[in-house]
Amino acid sequence: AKRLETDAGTSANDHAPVLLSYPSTSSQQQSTRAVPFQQPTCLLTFSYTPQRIMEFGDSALRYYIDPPPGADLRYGYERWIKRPEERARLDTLLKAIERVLHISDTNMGPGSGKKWLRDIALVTWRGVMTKILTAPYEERDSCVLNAMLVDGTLYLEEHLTDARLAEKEDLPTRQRQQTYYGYAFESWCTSSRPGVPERIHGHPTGWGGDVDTNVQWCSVVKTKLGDSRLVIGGEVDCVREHFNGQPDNFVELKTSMSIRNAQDEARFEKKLLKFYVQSFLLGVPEIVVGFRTPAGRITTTQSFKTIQIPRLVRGKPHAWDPQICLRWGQEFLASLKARLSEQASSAQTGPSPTYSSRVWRVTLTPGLGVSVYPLDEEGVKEVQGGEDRVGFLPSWYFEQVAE
Ligand code: 0WD
Ligand code: CA
Repeated sequence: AKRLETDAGTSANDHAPVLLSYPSTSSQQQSTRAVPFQQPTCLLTFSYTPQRIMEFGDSALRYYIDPPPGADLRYGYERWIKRPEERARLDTLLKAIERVLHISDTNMGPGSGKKWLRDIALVTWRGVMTKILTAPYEERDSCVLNAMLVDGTLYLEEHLTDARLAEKEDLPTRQRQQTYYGYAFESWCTSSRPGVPERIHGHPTGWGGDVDTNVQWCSVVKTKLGDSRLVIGGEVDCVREHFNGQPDNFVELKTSMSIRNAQDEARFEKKLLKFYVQSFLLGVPEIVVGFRTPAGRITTTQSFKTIQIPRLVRGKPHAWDPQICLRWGQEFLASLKARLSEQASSAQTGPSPTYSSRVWRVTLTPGLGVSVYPLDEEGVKEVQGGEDRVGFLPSWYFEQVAE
């Protein structure tokens, strides 16, 4: 991507100039050097209970099992316990990091945890990182983030306005059903014991239990994109055989419409970009796709090895190149960090907050690029949401890591 003059374009945020435009995605552009991405290693795992309480450990861990033939993805829809849409705060990820710091201090001496954290370029959810890396190929959705730079570490959370939350809570029935198909597939494909289909009284064999979207098993990994160390947290659907503390056996589950013609195939191969990026960010080596009929019956399942997915699309007209995403990610992080490190900002109003508590709004607009501006007092208030926070970070966390 080339840097634009500040007046060369404006984003959806009328007053914020484009900081960075997307790289060309045309397949002719051959990459010169590969951007290294380090195999993610797992720092710790945690679970959400049905009460949506976060706890360390694997109470929500599930084991992969082949679904019964012709599994019905509409099964149990009316019993779905749907977690209310909420702002995707970083709080539980930060709790996990606090624990990592504590363990480090215990093992390697006081202060070693903070020293380790100072070397981390970015802390965020996997879903956010997926949106950033796939932005050069995104044609429809903008991505709006809040950003803070604290003691050299960048924190990114998705910015959901009240209007957007209400919209997500109020999905049209059709879309809500389709979302449910994905969760029902997870239930048919997982069991509480490795290799043994679930048998729950009153339900067909193989049904893993009624869907409760409060319950999730999450992995927190560290990895490296180019020279930037990242700490990323994300949901893992299940493991094969057993969990050995690392992502080796992680499995991602997806549903997709059965492929009937070349157009369907092209659409699926475009979708594979998101499947691929999402999985490789957490080191998930395998993606099991359940192909379904429009009415929600599984016809076939197919297992993909994550690392082999780019090969499947290479050379096709709608091909995507993971190297473009990685190079873009590297450039995005470097530019954002540079921008947020600029001390003075003329846009700042009211009492000047210390530099590390400043909050920035980062918008990735399809076809246009990235814009960044500092939030004013009112914007910061909105992000705090009336809670005990410094910017969007919980005060208990901020006080531990900021000087
Ligand atoms: O509430 C929200 N809008 C979000 C919540 C957005 C992003 C993340 N989160 C939370 C997640 O609940 C989780 O605790 O952050 C944590 C990590 O999530 P992630 O792994 O970074 O999320 P992402 O990669 O976007 O999605 C992974 C899975 C999805 O699976 P598919 O196969 O559809 O990609 O997380 C689930 C979903 O199963 N998921 C959600 N479930 C219920 N409500 C939501 C949601 N809003 N967003 C993602
Ligand atoms: Ca999934």
